[in-house]
Amino acid sequence: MNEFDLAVIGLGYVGMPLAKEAAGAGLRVVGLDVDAGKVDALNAGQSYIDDLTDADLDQMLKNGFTATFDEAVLARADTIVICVPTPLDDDHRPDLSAVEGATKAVSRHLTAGTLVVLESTTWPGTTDEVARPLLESSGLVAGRDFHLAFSPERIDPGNPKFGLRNTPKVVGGYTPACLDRAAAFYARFVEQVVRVSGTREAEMAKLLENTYRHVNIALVNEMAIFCDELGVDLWESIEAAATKPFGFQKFLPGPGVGGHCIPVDPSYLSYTVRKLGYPFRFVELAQEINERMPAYVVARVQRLLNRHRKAVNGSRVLLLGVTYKPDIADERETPAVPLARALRELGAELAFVDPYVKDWRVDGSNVPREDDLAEAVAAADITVLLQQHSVFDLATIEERAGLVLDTRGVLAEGERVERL
Ligand code: SAJ
Repeated sequence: MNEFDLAVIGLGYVGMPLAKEAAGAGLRVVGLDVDAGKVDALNAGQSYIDDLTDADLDQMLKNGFTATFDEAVLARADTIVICVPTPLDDDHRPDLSAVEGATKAVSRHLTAGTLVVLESTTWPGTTDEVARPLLESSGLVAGRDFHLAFSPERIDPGNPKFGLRNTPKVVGGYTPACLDRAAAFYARFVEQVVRVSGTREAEMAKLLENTYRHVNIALVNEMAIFCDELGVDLWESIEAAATKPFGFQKFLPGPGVGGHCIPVDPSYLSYTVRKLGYPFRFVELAQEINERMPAYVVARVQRLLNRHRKAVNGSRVLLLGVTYKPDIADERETPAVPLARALRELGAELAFVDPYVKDWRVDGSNVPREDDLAEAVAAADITVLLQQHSVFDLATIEERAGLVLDTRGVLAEGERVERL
């Protein structure tokens, strides 16, 4: 009998909700991370995860959860789940270094009968072609001596309705026996397990989910640009289209696509397709359109100021909401950074308001933070609404602001207020 039912590698926004649900279901859970700071914070009951309160963590610690950076614990766990980041490198190519590092650690301590699951979002074939050889360098054989599966994470930071337990969990096994073992594991604390025939189908399901969003966001972004020129209120047309009770899902234009999923995951798919010798055109086009949105916002700022006989150069430009989406503190890939960079190059005097961001640096230099929304919008030559955090009082913005460019379509348009 192993000391642990589950070892989670990677104690971030995916690993910790998994550890929490498993511990809550009575599993004996240990967390492994290479970041000693995270390990110490967790063992001290201090959560750094948006969706995990200190009270949640306290309950986990009471349920026997511990965090460690000693990889030897992996030899004492029935199941090992890898939840490490899969970012893109500077050339926009998949960076599997964290996955490889974690998998090598597992291989160094792999024991017969263990179930190993990869949850990190990655290109179809990674589990079989990258993880399995590394694990088998232990001398154990996948499907015979240990079980191997892939199950995509579907954690949506800040989502009040869906968490790990009530979000269906897709699982693909290297063999049918691997699938049975992995499905039984997740069934202990997830309401619905969705079995697919192999690890590639599970890897692909995740990439389809997020590529679908990426492409449809790009669609409405591109439409926003030409609808402005056509004099069509796209925001109204989208709301009207959304009344269709079937066959349509609403997406809204914005200042660009941020986060650790949507701008990243589709590139894992286009990278794989390119290996076949041709491009995945939808993704590459969507990437180009979404990445162009910050520059388009700058052009609209210039036009609105110009209509009021002002130049960007020397104007006070206030950015409201610099995270990547409303009501969370995450700034990864936020479109506010390229936007701020371009406005600075045009000579704008920048400031920002964001209750989730205490200090904000763009290219190493600090952007002044305003605490009082009403005063800040009144003092600015133009306000750009980027993320409509719930705490922002929209009426105050409409009443007190000089000029406003609303990139989220939540303000009433008027002489001084334009929507993207
Ligand atoms: N965005 C738009 N227009 C839209 C929707 C999003 O511009 O209509 C922008 C957002 O402002 C943000 C970016 O796209 O910058 C991504 O937004 P998102 O709503 O997709 O949020 P994420 O990145 O947190 O995506 C996560 C994903 N969850 C997982 O990968 C497990 C995604 O699959 C979820 O569908 C999404 O949350 C969600 O539904 O909230």
